[in-house]
Amino acid sequence: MRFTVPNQPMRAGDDDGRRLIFGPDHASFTSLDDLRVGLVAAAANGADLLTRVTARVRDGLVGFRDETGDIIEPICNALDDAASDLRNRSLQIADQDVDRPFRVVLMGRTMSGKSTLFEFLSGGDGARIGVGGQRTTRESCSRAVQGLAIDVVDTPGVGAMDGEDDYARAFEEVAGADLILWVATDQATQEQTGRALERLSDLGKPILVALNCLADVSDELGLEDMLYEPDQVFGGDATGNLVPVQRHLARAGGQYICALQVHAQAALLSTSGLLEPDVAHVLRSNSRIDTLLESLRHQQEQTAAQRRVVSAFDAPRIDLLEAATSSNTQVSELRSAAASYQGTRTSLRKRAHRRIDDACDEIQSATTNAISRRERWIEQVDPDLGLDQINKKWNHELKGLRNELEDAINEIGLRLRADLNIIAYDVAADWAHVDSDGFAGLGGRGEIWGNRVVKVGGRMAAGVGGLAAGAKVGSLVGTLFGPGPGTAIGTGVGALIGLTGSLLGVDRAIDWLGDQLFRSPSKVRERRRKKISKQLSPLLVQLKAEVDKIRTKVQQDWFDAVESDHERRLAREEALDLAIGCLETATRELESAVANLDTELCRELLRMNGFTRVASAVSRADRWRGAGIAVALPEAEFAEVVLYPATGGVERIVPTRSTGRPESNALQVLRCMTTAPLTVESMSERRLVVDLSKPAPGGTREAWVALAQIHSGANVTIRERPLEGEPDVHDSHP
Ligand SMILES: Nc1nc2c(ncn2[C@@H]2O[C@H](COP(=O)(O)OP(=O)(O)OP(=O)(O)O)[C@@H](O)[C@H]2O)c(=O)[nH]1
Ligand SMILES: [Mg+2]
Repeated sequence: MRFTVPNQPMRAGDDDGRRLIFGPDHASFTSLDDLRVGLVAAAANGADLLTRVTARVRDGLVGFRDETGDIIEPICNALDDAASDLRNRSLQIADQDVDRPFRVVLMGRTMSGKSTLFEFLSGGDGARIGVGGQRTTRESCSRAVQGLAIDVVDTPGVGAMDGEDDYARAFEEVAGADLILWVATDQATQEQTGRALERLSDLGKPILVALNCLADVSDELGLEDMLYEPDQVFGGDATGNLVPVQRHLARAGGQYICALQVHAQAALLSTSGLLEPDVAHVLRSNSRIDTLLESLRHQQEQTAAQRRVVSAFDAPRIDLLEAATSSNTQVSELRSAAASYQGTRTSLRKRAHRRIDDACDEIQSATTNAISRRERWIEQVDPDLGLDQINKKWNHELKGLRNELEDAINEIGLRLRADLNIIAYDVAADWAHVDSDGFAGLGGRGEIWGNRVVKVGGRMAAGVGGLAAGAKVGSLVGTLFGPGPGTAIGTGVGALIGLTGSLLGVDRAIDWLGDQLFRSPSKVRERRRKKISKQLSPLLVQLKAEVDKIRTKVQQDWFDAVESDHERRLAREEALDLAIGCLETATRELESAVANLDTELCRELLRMNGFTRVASAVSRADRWRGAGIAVALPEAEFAEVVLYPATGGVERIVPTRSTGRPESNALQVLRCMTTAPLTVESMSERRLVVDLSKPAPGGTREAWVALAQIHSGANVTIRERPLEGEPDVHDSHP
């Protein structure tokens, strides 16, 4: 069944109409101080949860430390780190000045002019500005912007060679940012900064782009150009320089709010006091800095209250999301370890049994050979020899037989032990690389987010990257066959010595009684031969039966050794399963903590936008950067937001029915994303496949799918269509 549905318009409705149909409503606010209590608790609870879980995981595996340590410890350490991040975050939120001004964070490539802009905005003395070299700014710094209720933060540049520390330090400022002022330059494509842009977009931060013109005005000629031919200096159309920025943001489904050209150096020079006032005035005006200031003022006035709420929620949310991602990643690591363990255990048992059977066959044939040699001895012994001599020779034969069997069993046993160890290593190596990709994930936002973060190479990726999928060979070989079969060989040899000893110990001398009745020497010889055979052959038969018994016993001992190894492995797997269970619960709880934050944030934003009635009807909301917040509502409130969308806010709010089926809710989310009709290719139990009639860039599609999926619980696919042209002609943020 294939059908087309129109998109859902997200244009603001007439407020009077809304009031008429649904009754009066009003805007309302919760104080940030009140919100903070919940945010502090959310972060602290997340930290406690992780601490409890790692303790349980470690406790559960305490008896298996030697065999599981190299897998469990890195996992627990990663979770400990996530817990301590959350704990720090909780303290930080508790300490935060909630009434702080709107916070603009300057970010961009090294030498793009961030510090220059920072000095201008804060009226500084220019001390932070670099002189020719990369990576001048190494520490962030916050100052008030003159004349505006804005704080501006200068950060180290991203994208420099060897600049991982700078990158991390700059990103520390992101969670608390209300707006990112991305400083790009009009020179060269900024490929190196792509990762940072994609990550910012992932984090859902609002971004304003300052396209800084790098024509130098520090010499007279440059200054003159700037004073008299500013348009030429700026070089007309700047959109070409923005394409890479746009493309990187779009990879994570984001887009900048607007982009403005400025000349930071000229702006700063105009305030330096070095120029005549009228020249300074013209330079400032030509630097276009006032348009940027105006835009910042506008952002502050229009969005400060809402963005502050969003960034207040962002702080614990990002950490909780990363903790959920970490926990989820550890679950798949553990699952792959468990699969490795299980695989090793079963194939090891099978192969060990086969090898033991072979060893026992070898013992049997060694025994048969040794005994049949003695049977032949009996047949060939010279009956003319004296009794004493024959008895002596027979004793000698038995001693030889005992030694032969002892040597054979010893050698077979030692070979068996060596082979079993080789088998253990072989099997372990075979099973060491069970890829966690093969396991169905939990499918929550932690997983989707984790996949993205790994792609973008953020903090989490570094955190878990060191841990290879699958178990380590060492831990798979484990305790195998230390004292086990070795002892069994000992028992076997010991029993055999005892047996042959007893055969020799009892005087089994052959007697020639009755020989005198036969006169013919040939008769005597024949009779003696019969006697020898009659008296000695049963001894060999008895010996053979005893050796068989011993062989069975040895085999059983060997099997038992394998079995006890198997049991221990089984117990270790059970402990591992418990650990997996704990982590799965933790992942789910962390995800639901994120969902709770999203729900609270959505309620608050709705209230701030004059949808207080709808806000109190929200049962659950899910946020995905770049896409918006999907909110589950009862029929009446759903109808209200469909007819009169809450468009005044800083986040797109997408209504769904709280009673709707997963696949129809997923469709509803997608209808609000695109600005064109979409074709439903298939729609069934928790599954939706659609085609877009207006293509969207990959990252945008990904964000839509993620939001539809985490909110509805359905499995969503947007079929890929080739894109033509540049990103701005596509459907991304309507
Ligand atoms: N020509 C020109 N030069 C500029 C402009 N803005 C900054 N510069 C120069 O570029 C160099 C680096 O400027 P900074 O402001 O220190 O750059 P940054 O982005 O803070 O660099 P990092 O601290 O290394 O990340 C300095 O020599 C500035 O004088 C501009 O608009 N035009
Ligand atoms: Mg700097």
